[in-house]
Amino acid sequence: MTFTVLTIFPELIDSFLDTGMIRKALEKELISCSSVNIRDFAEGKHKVTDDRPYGGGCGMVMKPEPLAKAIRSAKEASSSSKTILLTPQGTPFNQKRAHHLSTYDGLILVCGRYEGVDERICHELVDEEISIGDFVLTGGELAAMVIIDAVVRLIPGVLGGALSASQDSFEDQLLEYPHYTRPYSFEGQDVPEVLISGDHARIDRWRLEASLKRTFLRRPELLSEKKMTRPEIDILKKWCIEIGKIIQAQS
Ligand code: 4G3
Repeated sequence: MTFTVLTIFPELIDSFLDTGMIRKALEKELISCSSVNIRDFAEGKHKVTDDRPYGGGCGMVMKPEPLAKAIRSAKEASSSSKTILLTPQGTPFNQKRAHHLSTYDGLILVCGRYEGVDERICHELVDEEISIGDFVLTGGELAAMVIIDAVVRLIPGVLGGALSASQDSFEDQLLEYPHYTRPYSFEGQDVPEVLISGDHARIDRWRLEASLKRTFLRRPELLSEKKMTRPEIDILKKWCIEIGKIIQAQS
C-alpha cells in the first residue's frame, strides 16, 4: 500500500514515517510512503500557498492552483489511489473506515493549513473528506498521521501476531478488558486472581465480562449498536438476575 501526503510541512510527516511501526513496515516493504511539499508547486519568488478569503473575514485560505498541481502530480505517480482531504467538515473516522481504507492500493492524503482549502479543490480532485474528530487543528498533518497509523497496523504482517488487530477495542464494538503484567503486587494493588489461575476458559470469560462492564459504564452507545454473541448475552442476563435480586431485597 502506498501513502502520499501532500503538505506544506513535509518534515512533520517524515519524522513520523521514520519511527516505530511505520518505519518497520517500510523496511519490510509492506508499505511505501512519501511526503510532497505543496509549496514546490507554488509560483513566484515567494512560493505563496495561501491568500485572503473572498467575502472577507479573518484567517487565510489555501490557494487552489498549487494544491491542484500537487494532487494531479500525486495521482499521476499513483493512479489507483484514493484522494482524501483531512478536514473538520469530513465524515467521522473510525475503525470500520480504517478497515475500508486498508483495502485500497494507495491513499493520497491532502493536508490543509490556515482556515481551510479553496472549496473548488474538493469538487474535482478529492474523492472523500475525512475528520478524525470534532475538534480543530492548525493543520491536517496530525489527522493524516492518525489515519496512516490506524490503517498501517491493519495491513497483514505489520503487527506481531495475526490475531493482534482482531482482538483490539472496537473490532467487536467492545472496549478492551484491563491488562496486567509483572510485578504481581504494585503499590498495594494485586493482579486479579483469575489471571494467574492458568484456567484459560475462566480467563476468557472474565475478560469478556470485564470488556462488557467497561463498555456499559463508559460507552453504552456502543452496546446499543452491537450484534451480541451467545456468551455476551449470557453475561448480560446474569447481570439482570443479579440486579433483580438487589431490587427484590429492597421491597
Ligand atoms: C479547516 C482536520 C481546517 C479546513 C484538519 C483543514 C481538524 C481536522 C483544516 C481544512 C484540521 C480533523 C486543518 N483540523 N478534525 N485543520 O480531522 O480543510
